[in-house]
Amino acid sequence: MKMKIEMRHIQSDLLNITQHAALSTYPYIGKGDKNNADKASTDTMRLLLNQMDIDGRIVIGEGEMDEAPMLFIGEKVGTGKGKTLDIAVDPIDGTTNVAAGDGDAVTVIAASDRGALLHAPDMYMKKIAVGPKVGPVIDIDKSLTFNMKAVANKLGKPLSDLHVMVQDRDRHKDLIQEIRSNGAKVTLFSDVDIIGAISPSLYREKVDLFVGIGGAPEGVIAATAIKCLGGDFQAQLILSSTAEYKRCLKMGITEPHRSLRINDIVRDGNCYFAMTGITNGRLLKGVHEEKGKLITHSLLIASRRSSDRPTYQFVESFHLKDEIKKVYFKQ
Ligand code: VTB
Ligand code: MG
Ligand code: MG
Repeated sequence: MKMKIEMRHIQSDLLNITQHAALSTYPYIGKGDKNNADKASTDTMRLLLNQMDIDGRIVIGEGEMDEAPMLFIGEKVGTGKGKTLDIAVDPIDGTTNVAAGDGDAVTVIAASDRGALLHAPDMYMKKIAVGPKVGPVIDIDKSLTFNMKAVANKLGKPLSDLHVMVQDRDRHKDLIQEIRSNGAKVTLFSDVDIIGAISPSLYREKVDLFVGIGGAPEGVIAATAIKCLGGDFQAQLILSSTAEYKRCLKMGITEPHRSLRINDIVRDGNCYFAMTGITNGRLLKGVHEEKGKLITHSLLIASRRSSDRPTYQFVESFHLKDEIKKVYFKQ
């Protein structure tokens, strides 16, 4: 019982942190200043993480100590008192979207028992993800067409009804061509592939499969949510230089070329995921004002054994605008 209560506290604290990170970013939406937007969110996350009663360690953050002023990889966070946790943050996924006032930007934290998360360097990663209804039929080492057929077969639908989500990038031209030549549907999105990767695992999203190349840190964060939700995620790091290869080794990835299964990325144990919308997107509403209140919209996920609450929930929260303005709106 005590453990469940502690875990609920962790969930609520993480939710509170992404909500406040999003609120502190609100003044920067559409202002063309992605660096200060990112700094505002990072500052808020760090301040609030340090108030949590945890013995926390950042494993995916804003970079190494010498290149990131805060929330760097290896940084200790929390009061040092409660549970030992590893933490992966992306204070803003979609900084360009925030600066441009464009949709889908989010702030996100994933956490796990110590040692459970892959320490992925900031490099590209090839990814494939499906939801819990599909189960373990995908194989990143096989062709896209093989995987599409396996998913369609498992879902009992023709390939022409298969819905695949892909980030709109030149590097995905061939993928998109292959999907369409099989007669399936492609949904393109501009940024934030964490949302793309988790979409097949959320019942209300009409997505069957996610494929593409995006950031490795975002891959680990998405995999945490997908593991909690019972979906599948597989990946392969894209090694484009010897420096990247060495960096993988330094971060403890002994075979950087090897394809990764979900249990290589998120090992068994408790895990948590909290994400709050900054700008309006396909999954979450952005921070907005209504009748003197600031409203946030978040997605909260925890592994089944970590909580007696539902596996995932959407949370809409009303914050007192005057209070929030005093703290964050210095401009
Ligand atoms: C990826 C993706 C992110 O940026 O890192 C992508 O994981 C990289 O951008 O969610 P480029 O394709 O332009 O290199 C995001 O979409 C947003 O940071
Ligand atoms: Mg970021
Ligand atoms: Mg990012």
